[in-house]
Amino acid sequence: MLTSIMSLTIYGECRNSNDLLGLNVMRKFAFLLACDRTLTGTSGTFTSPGYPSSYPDSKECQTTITVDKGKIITFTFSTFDLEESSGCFFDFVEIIEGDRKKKYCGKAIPPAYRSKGNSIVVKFKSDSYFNGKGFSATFNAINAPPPLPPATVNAPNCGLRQVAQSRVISGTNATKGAWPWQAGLHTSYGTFFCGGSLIAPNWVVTAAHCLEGMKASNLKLKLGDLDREVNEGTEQEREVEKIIMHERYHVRESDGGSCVYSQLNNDVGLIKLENPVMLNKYVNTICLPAQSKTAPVGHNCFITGWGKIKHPGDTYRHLQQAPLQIVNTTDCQARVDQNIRGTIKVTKQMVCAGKAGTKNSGCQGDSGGPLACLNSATKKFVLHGDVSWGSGNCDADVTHSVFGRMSEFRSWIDQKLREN
Ligand SMILES: [Ca+2]
Ligand SMILES: [Ca+2]
Repeated sequence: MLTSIMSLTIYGECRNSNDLLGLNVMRKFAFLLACDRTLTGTSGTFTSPGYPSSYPDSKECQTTITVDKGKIITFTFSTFDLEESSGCFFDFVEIIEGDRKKKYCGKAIPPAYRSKGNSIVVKFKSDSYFNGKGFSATFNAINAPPPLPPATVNAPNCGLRQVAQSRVISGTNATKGAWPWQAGLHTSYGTFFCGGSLIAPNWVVTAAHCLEGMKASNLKLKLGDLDREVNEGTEQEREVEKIIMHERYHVRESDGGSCVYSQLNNDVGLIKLENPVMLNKYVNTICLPAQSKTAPVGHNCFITGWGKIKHPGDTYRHLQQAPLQIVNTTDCQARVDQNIRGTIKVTKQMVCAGKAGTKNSGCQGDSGGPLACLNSATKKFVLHGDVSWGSGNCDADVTHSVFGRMSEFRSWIDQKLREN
């Protein structure tokens, strides 16, 4: 087996070196390589070290599986028993393919893995206490599927819903299915933190500030959800293939000659799901406006999200909805200038909304979620904004709610969907 050849080579090299450093290097490599291996061919089975006996403590093995170009790998565990821990911190198996990483421990058999390319690494690691029987797994090389055509937005049924919303006066509980494009962003540990909108079966648009410091492997998307604390049977959860933040997020923009800076400028990002969601009564895409086709001032729209309903407070378990109207940028800027110290520039990549005489406002947790506006001619909802910023204590009297202006990002979105 290749393992022993590699070990021998290393030992041979190390033996020529008499210094202590060489000995240390030798020991280190002997430890690391004792169970490292490379598997090729069209199929194979492999196990954790010592299987079917319990695996040893303090072991780390990397198995690289490489199949012919033009093939992909399906990888299935038949048995699985590793020390259970939160986040699989102690003992784990990790399937690694570029940036895509899946980590498993415990006794549940992990889901079958299907690679994107022709090579994956399966890493096994145990710590110095407690173990289990380990695992047995098989791989198969299959023909790579033909590449899919790029996703596009504005499918014929975008922006339509099969469930009528309840009557909305101010912020209220949404009806299940009334906002079928609403997405929830969760960490891989299940913590909810932002909203988003489904624009194609495998693409969600959100705010760039929701994606700052996030990795695709640490993010999970949920569609078809209403009450975050109850399994309603309509939820569809997806892992994330990649995240794309606007390249000019936070960047200064020339605005009529002067160079302005606004911290949350171009606050938009895209999330590509590993697998598309199924469209149904509870999950559907929302339409996007054409580039530069701005929503008219006074136009009726809705903000939806699981954000806080009061400040201070916590994110809310039940999806909320509130009506807002598009506010002109001059009025929006005036209120900001009046109430917030230091100038925050409302740029043309932002759109403001509010409702006179009400406290309706986005709040923490709504970020990234939709500002959905009904086109009365087509009877379809169009996404005109993603929730970006507002008053720190969610007071509509201090600022209007400010959104990334989707009509300024349409060409950018189309381009990213084509290229990815
Ligand atoms: Ca252990
Ligand atoms: Ca739920």
